[in-house]
Amino acid sequence: MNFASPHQRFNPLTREWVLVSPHRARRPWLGQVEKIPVENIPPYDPKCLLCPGNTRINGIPNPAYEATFVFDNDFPAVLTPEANAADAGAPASSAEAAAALPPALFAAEPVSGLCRVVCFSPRHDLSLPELSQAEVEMVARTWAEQTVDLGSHDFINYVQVFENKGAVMGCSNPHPHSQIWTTSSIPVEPAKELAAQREYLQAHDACLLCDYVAAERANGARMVCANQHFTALVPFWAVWPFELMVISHRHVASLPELTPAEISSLAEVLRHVTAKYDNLFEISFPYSMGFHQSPTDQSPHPEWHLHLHFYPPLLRSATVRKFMVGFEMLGMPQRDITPETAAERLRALSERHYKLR
Ligand code: H2U
Ligand code: ZN
Repeated sequence: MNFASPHQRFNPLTREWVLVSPHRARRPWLGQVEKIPVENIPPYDPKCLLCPGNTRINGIPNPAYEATFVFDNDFPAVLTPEANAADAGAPASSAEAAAALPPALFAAEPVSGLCRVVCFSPRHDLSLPELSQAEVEMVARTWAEQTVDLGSHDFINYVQVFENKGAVMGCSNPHPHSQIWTTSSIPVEPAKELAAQREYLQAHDACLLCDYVAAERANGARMVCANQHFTALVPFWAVWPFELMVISHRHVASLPELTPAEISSLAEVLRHVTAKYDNLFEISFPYSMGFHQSPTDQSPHPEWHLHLHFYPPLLRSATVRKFMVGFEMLGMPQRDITPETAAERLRALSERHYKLR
């Protein structure tokens, strides 16, 4: 197998393929150019809806918080079963009235859940790599506590913790924050990973990601950084140019299972990879990231291995992003630079943020 020629690679977690076209990385770019993110952000913004003491859109004031701050999303994507039940009395819409449609082609089912926002810090201007080790540990502990709290509701079967960062990713507010959406159904991506990890365990009597992270650590080509408890790497099947996975070394299924030492290592790896990201083009690097942890459906999950994905859209500079269009919408995802090249570039970058040097 020659990785310098076009080829496709298999993602064992989603069981989908990605097309790799290394020779295409040099093609000229005359397309859309993104704005460079604003750099002079104030530590406190009186107009920010997330800053301490400010009033949110629904009129509720934020407390004068000093560390992390969690609140129920004022515009939740899903509602509690009680709120859904209250809506059930409303007259059926014309879509629902067409009741005789064949369910094999027109399937729909109710979804309930809760959505929260987790502010990382009272500081409006500091992103993850600029926060201290102790502050990021506090963020990681908050995610773990929220997973326990939200997962304990019997109508919640999945807890999705994620961060959307940067205007390119549709996040308008630089105030450092993540979101937690929880659902009664298991969302599409974790559901694919659940099935793949379960079948791998049955077929090999071993955990998919335990085997994968061990093989990557032995090989080294896609490694980005690591500490005692976590490895950050560009997955062999990465779709986004600088996509990363962070995988725990110990076979744990969820954030609440991490020991204090592992929480500390997780915080360190998060600070290091996000510093590398920012150092790549010396800008605040946009991405969507999130944890994939086991469903909170009260069933045992021996197959599940805790990990997180970073999906950054930027391609070759601060202003040129990758678009998932054309063949990628209609055929399959495709990438130009190889995961090995991306890993080599990220590996070479300092773990110290350029603004803190
Ligand atoms: P993003 O910028 O990552 O989308 O996150 C902002 C979230 O915060 C968004 O889900 C919520 C929005 O609904 N929010 C509130 O709940 N109240 C507010 O006053 C502002 C934003
Ligand atoms: Zn703010």
